[in-house]
Amino acid sequence: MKFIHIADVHLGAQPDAGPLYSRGRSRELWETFERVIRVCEDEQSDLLLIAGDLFHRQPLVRELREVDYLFSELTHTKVVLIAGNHDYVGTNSNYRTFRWSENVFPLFGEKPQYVDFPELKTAVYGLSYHSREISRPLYDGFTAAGAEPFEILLAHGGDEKHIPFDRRAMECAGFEYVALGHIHKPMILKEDQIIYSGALEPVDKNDTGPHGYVKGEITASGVRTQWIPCASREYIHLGIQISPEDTTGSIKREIEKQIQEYSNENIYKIILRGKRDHDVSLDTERMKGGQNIIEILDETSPAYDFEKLYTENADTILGRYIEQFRGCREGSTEYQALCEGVEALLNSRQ
Ligand SMILES: [Mn+2]
Repeated sequence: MKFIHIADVHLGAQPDAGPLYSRGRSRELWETFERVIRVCEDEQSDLLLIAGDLFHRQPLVRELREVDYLFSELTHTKVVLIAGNHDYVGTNSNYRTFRWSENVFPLFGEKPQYVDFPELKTAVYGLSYHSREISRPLYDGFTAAGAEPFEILLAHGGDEKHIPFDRRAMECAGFEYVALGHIHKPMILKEDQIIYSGALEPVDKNDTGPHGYVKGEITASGVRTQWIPCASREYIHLGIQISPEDTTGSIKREIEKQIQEYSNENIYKIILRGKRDHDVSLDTERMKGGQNIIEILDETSPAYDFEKLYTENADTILGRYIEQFRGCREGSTEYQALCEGVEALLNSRQ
């Protein structure tokens, strides 16, 4: 039995995007989803498992029709899906009334249910969110019923407000495979058994690293899985080390150089660290240039010679301020307070 496991596709989202891709980014979520459907068709996968949050919010009827059309084109693959906390089955949800193609099996009940595929010797279990949050541990104590030799659980959540679960209990619940969704970072909780595929495409600027899906096969001798990257872009957080010699121009050049190494296909958040000259003002907007940067965080601190400043100002408020911070460690909150206080006091003199 061959399956593909995806989660958190978030169709309909407007993901964080750099200036180069802001308009097309939303479309890319659809394109990548289509690509996975094509993989199912090419490989004649038996099941496509969707572990929640296929949509970013309550799906519109026309969005459901688009998705169902793609499913309906599959000549062999059957699709099983649950609703997550983003696309939960609300009172007016279109999930309640939509008529899916024959090869689509939604598990939209609030209580655990399963769909049986005798020809695949497989049963797939799951439940759906009917509200935005569920803090009860619904998966703890939920076990495979033994309906078929191969049993799979589709589950969504794992944090405090979204069905927290006990990993050990899940390991022993009798499922050959647990297809998890909700956490956007791909994660293996137990090799070949309990896996977060991760979001298909990164949606938020903090969804760093590669994204993709799980390809698996269950045979009499066990489960084998493989994680396959397929997102069109990655969010990359780039730390740039600054020294007092740097200027806005030189930092801009360094950013360009580093982005060239990682390619402008990706979307960047830049974090400036280190010491800048206390007399230089860094213009982060100008540093962006034409690069695909969402945000530049300036975490630098001005390079002051505190000893010299102290000696020259021993009997002023500036000197007394510096004295308060004697011996504090660079990088500590105290040190930051020292830098910012000194900067403010020096500015107030001008
Ligand atoms: Mn979720």
